[in-house]
Amino acid sequence: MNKVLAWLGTFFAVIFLAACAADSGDDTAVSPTNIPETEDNIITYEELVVGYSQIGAESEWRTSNTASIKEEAENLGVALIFSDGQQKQENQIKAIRTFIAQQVDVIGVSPVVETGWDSVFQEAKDAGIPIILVDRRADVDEALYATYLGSDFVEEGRNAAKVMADLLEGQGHIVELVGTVGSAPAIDRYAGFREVLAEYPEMQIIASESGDFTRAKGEEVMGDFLRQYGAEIDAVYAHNDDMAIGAIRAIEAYGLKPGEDIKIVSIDAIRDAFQAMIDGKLNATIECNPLLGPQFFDLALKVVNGESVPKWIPSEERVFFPENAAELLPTRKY
Ligand code: GZL
Ligand code: ZN
Repeated sequence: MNKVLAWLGTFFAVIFLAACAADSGDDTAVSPTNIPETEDNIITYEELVVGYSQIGAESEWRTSNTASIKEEAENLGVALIFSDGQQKQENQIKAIRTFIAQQVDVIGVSPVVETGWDSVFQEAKDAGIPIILVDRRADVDEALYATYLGSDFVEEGRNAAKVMADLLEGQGHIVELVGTVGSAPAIDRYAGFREVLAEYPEMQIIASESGDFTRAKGEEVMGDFLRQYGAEIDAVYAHNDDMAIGAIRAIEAYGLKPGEDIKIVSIDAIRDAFQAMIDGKLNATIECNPLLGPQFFDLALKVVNGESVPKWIPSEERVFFPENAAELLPTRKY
């Protein structure tokens, strides 16, 4: 009999203790779902989930930009959901909607063109998911994105014109290879170049057409310019190195010497541009830094953790010339 009593006593004692612990509000009584949060809800890179909508793979600049973002996610242990938009805005909008449905912590996007983002950005805001603009701006209300990480494309255009004025000694006929129509870099590089060119009445842009930032299209459009204007052309202003490399091919096919008969100034400062300067076929390239991965994830974590960040973080950029291209080429990371 007393064994039964002893067993019963123990049984009720255990029940009593568990009941005390459970309602003591003591948070050490851990049940499987009650995982202790890090103090005041700060999340770490390992816990961060990022949706990234990339434009495409149209240029060497873009592929280096993608590599920087993917490598940095790997380094930091961030869960990156990456979408390649094949240079179509509707693909980017679809990707952003998917990220919202997946309830990612933050969305990075490089908008292929400036307009058409208001509604999908509003959907992200309504879902409480911050947007970070990377590389290119979108023409939306500032309240619809947390911050913009990218270049001052107008300044790049101004720098290109200053270099061109020196090269042509203030006079000559220029043809222009414009970037993707409607994109922030194309719009701003177009404007910045003309802002400085206004100071040189003897320098005229005699033709301007989009080569969509690609080598193939740059070569095709330059071929058209040469058929139309021939040796009247003194110089090419290309909104990126890929189109400049296409133009070099077209100029050589036409029987003229790029970099000598026709001067060329372009933007990005990719490795192939350094090689073209070493070969005497390109006269200058304005840097536009694609290696934005580290800065992007630093910003993403700050934004998700509610830290305040500036509305625009401009990239640091320089101008490069043939004189030191050979010495610098081995140091270039893209
Ligand atoms: C500029 C970037 C542009 C590059 C091109 O930051 O958006 O797009 O200049 C790229 O090479 O295609
Ligand atoms: Zn830039």
